[in-house]
Amino acid sequence: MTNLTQRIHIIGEALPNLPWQNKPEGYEFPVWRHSDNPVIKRNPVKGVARIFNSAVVPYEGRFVGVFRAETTNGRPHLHLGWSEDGLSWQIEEERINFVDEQGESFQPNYAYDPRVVRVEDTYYVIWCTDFYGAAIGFASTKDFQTFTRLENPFLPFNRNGVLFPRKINDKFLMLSRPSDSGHTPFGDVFVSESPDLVHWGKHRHVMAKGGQGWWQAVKIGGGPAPIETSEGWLMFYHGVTGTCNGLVYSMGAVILDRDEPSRVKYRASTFVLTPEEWYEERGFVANVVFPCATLHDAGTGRIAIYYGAADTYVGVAYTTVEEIVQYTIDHHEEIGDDSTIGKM
Ligand code: BMA
Repeated sequence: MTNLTQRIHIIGEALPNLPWQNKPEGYEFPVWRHSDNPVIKRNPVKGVARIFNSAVVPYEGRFVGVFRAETTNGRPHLHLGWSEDGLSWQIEEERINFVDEQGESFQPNYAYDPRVVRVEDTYYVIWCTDFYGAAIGFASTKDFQTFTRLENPFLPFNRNGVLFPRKINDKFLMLSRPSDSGHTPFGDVFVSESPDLVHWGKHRHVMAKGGQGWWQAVKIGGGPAPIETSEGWLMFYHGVTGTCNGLVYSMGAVILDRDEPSRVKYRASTFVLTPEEWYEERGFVANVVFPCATLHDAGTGRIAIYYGAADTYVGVAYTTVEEIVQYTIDHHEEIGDDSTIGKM
């Protein structure tokens, strides 16, 4: 493989104050953990037993997050949290109170696995909601005070909605993973486009589960919002394998074409993070690593990845754009018809 290290870079904004630790001496893998993980532990605020699978963004010089909060009755809702350094979080005790497009209060029956993506001057929250079963919830905010819920963008059943951080060819693009309403034992990632965030169509297949390895054999799902790089859209995602002891969730890396993201350019054949530490192997659901957000700095190429661990904690892991993109190129595996535009 050619060495692209010199020219691989993030296309985007500088974020010099993101959390960061250098790669430990002698560590051989492309993604390394924060040394003081988990950064959010059990019972983080009154009435909330566990926080995991959550999304953070930079906002006005500090960081804000939309957190999957498993309340003490076991039902997940979304809570806001604030942080000066991206590591120590103050979680709000009250859940986010959405309003509908008429300004009336709206509360989803449940809400989990949020992503938060800024497109131009608006932040969009995408989560798994109840719409006669698991479906994609969607809301916008400009100030993290008023959250306006936008009517169901997609039919049920679907999960892992991930918006791209800018329009491509003048259209909004959203990844999703059509599914069933339960613990889906299947699933590929698709992309849909919209001129206005209301009408969605031109659905295309992006990437399939499977491949030579077994770690992503059962299903896959989009992760944090894709990061625009010189080589394409870098996305971390989750891949799931089945064992006689249940499912195991690992993190993978893929690079999608910049102009036609339904086309996979490179996809690492191996996981880039898999449950190994106590907080990933032990918890409410053992053996889960589930990435939902990144912070990244175009100046240095540093990337901090936020992931849910064992459906119990939030962990942070680090990489650089040079390292993860080069790794993904070097370990590329073509799976199914990933490299086509997915129209059939
Ligand atoms: C998936 C989602 C995730 C969860 C995972 C493992 O179906 O519900 O929120 O982390 O299962 O339990």
